[in-house]
Amino acid sequence: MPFTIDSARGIFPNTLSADAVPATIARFNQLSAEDQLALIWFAYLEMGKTITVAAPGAANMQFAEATLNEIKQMTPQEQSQAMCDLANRADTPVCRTYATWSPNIKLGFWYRLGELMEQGAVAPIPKGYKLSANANSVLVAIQNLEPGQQITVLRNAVVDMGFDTSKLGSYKRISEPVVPPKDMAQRTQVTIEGVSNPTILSYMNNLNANDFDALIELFAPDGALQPPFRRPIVGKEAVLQFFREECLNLKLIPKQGVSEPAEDGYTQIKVTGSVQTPWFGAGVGMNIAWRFLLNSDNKIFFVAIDLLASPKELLNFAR
Ligand code: ECH
Ligand code: GLY
Ligand code: GLY
Repeated sequence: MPFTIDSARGIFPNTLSADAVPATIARFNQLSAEDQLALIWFAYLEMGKTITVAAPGAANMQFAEATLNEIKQMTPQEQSQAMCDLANRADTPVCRTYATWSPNIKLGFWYRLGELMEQGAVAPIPKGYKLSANANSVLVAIQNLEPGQQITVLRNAVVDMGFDTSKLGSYKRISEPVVPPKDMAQRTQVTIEGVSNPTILSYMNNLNANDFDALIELFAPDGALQPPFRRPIVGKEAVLQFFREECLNLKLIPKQGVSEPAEDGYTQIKVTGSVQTPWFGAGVGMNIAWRFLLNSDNKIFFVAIDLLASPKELLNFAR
């Protein structure tokens, strides 16, 4: 029986992903908006002691500018309300605008709000704010995660805020402008112990070079990509849009892998290694597995990217 996207999702079933991330987010989502904002504030301050977040680029901030100015004009009470509305996914003009932004614009917006809160230009989390017992236990759970898992929880919390896009009707998605790929002379080439398949090496090298046009040609027309903790994105057009909107300036550092034949002339390949986001650079390495299924033309029919449960999983090639 030929593979379907659904059956492809099950390759290398022994891969242990960081279930603590969705579990923590589910608990976070049960908290009041006030608790959610204060919890992120405390978690972000705490993380700031050991890792440095890069300031968002100007290309990214231009889209949030008008909304930030609107918030700066508000009374402190209105400012707190606007932030709670975002956490509550309320139906307000600010929440509708926020919903149209790519993850990096949302993160840049909160980065800037955090600075303004620190300066007192936007209503801060009240001094001495006391988290509820539940919120406190979610904060402790976050503190016990590895750094790569902590920043994933924060990113997902930020991405999920704002009005529900599925209730927005048709709208224009706002993301950073597409930039040209890296010059050939500046590109680096990965090597992966145990894997020499050219499609896999080109996948890593093109993604590292922001060369999304070359990258997408490695996929089968009906190919799919499954980001961590998300449903597969299916079809070349949708995957290309995802690359352009969410995959700029990532650094993939694959280390080792295994490759073996599967049914119908397909090949399954699992690679492990780490990934850096432009937000934290080399300061945070996320432990990742890529589970590829290539068709008989050596095109990517499916790839899942998993955030691993622990560094030990980097060595797990059991199937
Ligand atoms: C303050 C208090 C009030 C509420 C809020 C606040 C601000 C919070 C801020 C948080 C900033 C968080 C950030 C998090 C960034 C996380 C980035 C991550 C990136 C992971 C990327 C991966 C990529 C994997 C992939 C690979 C592929 O091969 C294909 C593509 C892809 C404090 C004011 C909210 C400011 C900056 C986790 C894993 C490898 C799937 C993308
Ligand atoms: N500072 C990281 C970014 O804007 O993507
Ligand atoms: N900059 C890519 C990401 O945050 O996923």
